[in-house]
Amino acid sequence: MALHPYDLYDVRSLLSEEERAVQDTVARFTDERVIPIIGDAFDAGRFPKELVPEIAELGLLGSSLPEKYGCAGLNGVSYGLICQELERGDSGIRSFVSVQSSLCMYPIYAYGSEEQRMRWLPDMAAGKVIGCFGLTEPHGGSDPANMKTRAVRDGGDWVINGSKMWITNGNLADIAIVWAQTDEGIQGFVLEKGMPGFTAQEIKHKMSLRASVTSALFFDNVRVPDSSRLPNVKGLKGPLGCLTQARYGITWGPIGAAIACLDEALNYSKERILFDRPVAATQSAQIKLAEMARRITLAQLLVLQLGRLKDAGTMQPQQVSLAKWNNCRMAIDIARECRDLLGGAGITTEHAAIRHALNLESVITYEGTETVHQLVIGRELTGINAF
Ligand code: TGC
Ligand code: FAD
Repeated sequence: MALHPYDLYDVRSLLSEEERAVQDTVARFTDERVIPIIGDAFDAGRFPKELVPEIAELGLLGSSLPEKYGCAGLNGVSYGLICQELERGDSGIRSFVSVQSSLCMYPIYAYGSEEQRMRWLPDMAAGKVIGCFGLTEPHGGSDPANMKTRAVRDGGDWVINGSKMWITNGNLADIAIVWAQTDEGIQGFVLEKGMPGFTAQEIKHKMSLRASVTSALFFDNVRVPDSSRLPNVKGLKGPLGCLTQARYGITWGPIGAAIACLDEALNYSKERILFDRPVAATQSAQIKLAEMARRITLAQLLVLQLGRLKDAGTMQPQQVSLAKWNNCRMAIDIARECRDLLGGAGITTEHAAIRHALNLESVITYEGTETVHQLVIGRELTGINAF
């Protein structure tokens, strides 16, 4: 029996019926609604906001949070599959869902009061309120402990000053989860669009994640009531805990991008006749394609086990780091190799490989650069902090 070229180890057979249904639903959405428009959206530097109501309708926003808050209550493996299928379309679409779900809804759920949860989560699940997450600052994103943005208590209020850089959804967002240094350590605040002193400026000239909004945020004496503070966490573990959730999704996402590229390169190389035979009939092309399939298979097995650990409640951040590093590196190498197999045709966005390759330049950088994740594993092995 022929093996499935993008699932050589039949990893899908290890999924539950519900997980398979989630994957099929999101795959259909990507095929029918994302892939037909995404090349043009990328060219135009436009986030396809018109997809948000459908994404919400499918239950993809905050999908792992409880139904009580209008969410789907799915498990971690299902969230991973959602990320994988969305990123098969484009990393920007997966980014939108990652930020809304893991970086905005998760902290409100995990660190917020019940009042804050009821106020924000149902509308966020419905896509009526869009969020962004402000941790990175212009002077150095890898070292968020060195945060300059500061919130100072003033009676019953807080006054926030500072700035954030490279913020996904920044200009799109109705609310921002902003992390600021306080006298009691780093704390999170929910800022609302239009608050006096709070502005966002879209970052232009991006060559990567062009179908996603990226912004700088500025806080000039932004005054918020104490009820806007997330009361249940203090310290760097607050934002890092959100990153673990988002990074987990990102371990799955690039598998989708890699499969999209392999699919394109496989089809192209079977049809492209050079020297009287298809490119796919040459040994060097076959070795390249086989190498891609090998790396995709390893990545699929890695994330499934990671997801099972997550659902068992035993997943460790270091395990997420290893998978984020491995799978981003796998996908960017495959996207670049596929671009090469397409020859000159590979340089235009008529084909997907270059768009995925360019997007993956962001994906391998955000949520902890490759070096950061390597150093996390190095520290785990040696017990020595090399940051
Ligand atoms: P350290 O000072 O040792 O630890 C501080 C506290 O945090 C805890 N902790 C974690 N908790 C949950 N998840 C994690 N991954 C955690 N890592 C550490 C830790 O136990 C400690 O707790 P406590 O109770 O003792 O206070 O911090 P560290 O030395 O581990 O951190 C250093 C380093 C470099 C790993 C960290 O700063 C880091 O990860 N830097 C990278 C920053 C980053 O990834 N930024 C991402 C910004 S958001 C983004 O990119 C969104 S893109 C979204 C999209 O569009 O998809
Ligand atoms: P730097 O931290 O300045 O790193 C520069 C270089 O130094 C890198 O190669 C890095 O690997 C290397 N380096 C760092 N530490 C060490 C070390 N100890 N030893 C050796 N080398 C080291 N942030 C948010 O908060 N919210 C968002 O929504 C968000 N969305 C993003 C969207 C996009 C498209 C991009 C590109 C970024 C986004 N980010 C976001 C920011 C992202 O998390 C940061 O870009 C990332 O953490 C790296 O920070 P930096 O860009 O300041 O690079």
